[in-house]
Order: sequence, then C-alpha cells, then structure tokens
Amino acid sequence: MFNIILFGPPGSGKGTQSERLVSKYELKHLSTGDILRSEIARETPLGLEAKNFMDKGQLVPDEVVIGMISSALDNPQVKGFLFDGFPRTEAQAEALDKLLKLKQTEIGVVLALMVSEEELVQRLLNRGLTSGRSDDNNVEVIRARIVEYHKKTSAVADYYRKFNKVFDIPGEGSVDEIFKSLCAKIDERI
Ligand code: B4P
Repeated sequence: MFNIILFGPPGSGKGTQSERLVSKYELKHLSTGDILRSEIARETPLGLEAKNFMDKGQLVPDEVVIGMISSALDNPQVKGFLFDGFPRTEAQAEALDKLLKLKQTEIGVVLALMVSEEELVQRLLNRGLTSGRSDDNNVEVIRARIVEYHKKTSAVADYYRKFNKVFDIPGEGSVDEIFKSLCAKIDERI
C-alpha cells in the first residue's frame, strides 16, 4: 500500500488535486471535509455538531474526526489511501499513524501545497459565489480558518518532517502544472 497526505491551508487546492491523484494512482480518497459535509446534508447528530464549528471557521473536535476516519479505513482491497484535509492536528496525526500501523502500513509521503494568504482568500471567496458553502462566503470566517490552520494544523507538517516525509510543492499556477509537480514527487517515492 502507498498512502499519501495532501496537506495545505484551506483553499490551497487539496480537493482539486485529490480528484486527479486518486484517479491516476487508483487510491481511495478520504476527505474529512467531504465526509463532514455529507453528514451535515443528512442532518445526522454528528453533522449537526460539526456544523457549529465549521460555520465559525473552527476545526471539528479531534474525537469526532478520528472516529470517522477509523471506520473509513476498513477497506482491505485498496492500493492505498489519499488523505485530503486530514490530519489537521498533531493528535489526529498520531491517531492516524496508530491506525495505519494496525493495518501494517504507514504514510509514504506528505505533499504540502504552498499558497500565499491573499491567493487563498481570493480562491475561497470565488468558490463561495457558487459552492453554497457557508464557510466560503464570509471573509471573516475564511480568515478564521487560516488562523486555525496556523495555530493547529501547520504543526502536522513539523510532525512528519521528523520522519523526512514532507515535500513542499508550489501551489500557485495552473492546476495542470501543480498536478505534474505532485506526480513527479509521488513517482520518485512510490
Ligand atoms: P475542507 O473540506 O478540507 O476544505 P478546504 O480546506 O476548504 O479546501 P481545499 O484545500 O480542499 O481547497 P480546494 O481544492 O477545494 O475543510 C472544510 C472545513 O471542514 C474546515 O474548515 C473544518 O472546519 C472542517 N474539517 C475538515 N477536516 C477536518 C479535520 N480533519 N479536523 C477538524 N476539522 C475538519 O480549492 C479551493 C478553491 O480554489 C476552489 O474553488 C478551486 O477551484 C480553486 N483552485 C484550486 N486550485 C487552483 C489553482 N491552481 N489556481 C486557481 N484556483 C484554484
């Protein structure tokens, strides 16, 4: 199995690039953002709890997200997983490592998309015009998401840097160019 974490601040293109990567490398896509939005759409108790945090630009509590991922990992047939938007805290990273160890596998590479803050805000506001996402159409909430990223999520890259697994990839430019850089790094490590 070859498992990848696609890492980066909100709006850095994780969702966009994940779609292409899972199709090229035949990986199972695990996006905690997508799973949470589907829980919200179905108005499940988990979704209703998550919505309170997401609407304010805050992270959903670790125990909720870790529980969700641990059931999603029960899929022995796949060639590997692509984690998109997970882990977002050091506690989530430690929990993921433990879960993967139980499956006798590990993270192969962490690809970190680098995008400037102004570009992130512009992209998310643009997406907010059509996405219907309540966390994309308010500049205060977008800024809160970026603050949350610096406060809690950027430490996840430091955690994996200790194991020499992190590679910074320029995340500005065309979607095709960024995809090529991501694939080049995966092909080198796979
Ligand atoms: P997510 O759903 O993970 O999404 P995201 O960070 O908003 O965006 P992403 O980086 O995937 O951007 P995209 O490709 O779509 O998180 C949403 C919320 O869920 C979080 O704030 C949090 O509350 C909660 N959550 C999720 N996971 C959690 C966890 N593990 N723990 C706790 N809470 C969690 O790109 C954005 C836009 O840019 C798109 O419009 C796209 O078209 C555009 N774009 C992409 N690439 C481009 C390029 N190269 N050039 C120009 N535009 C580009």
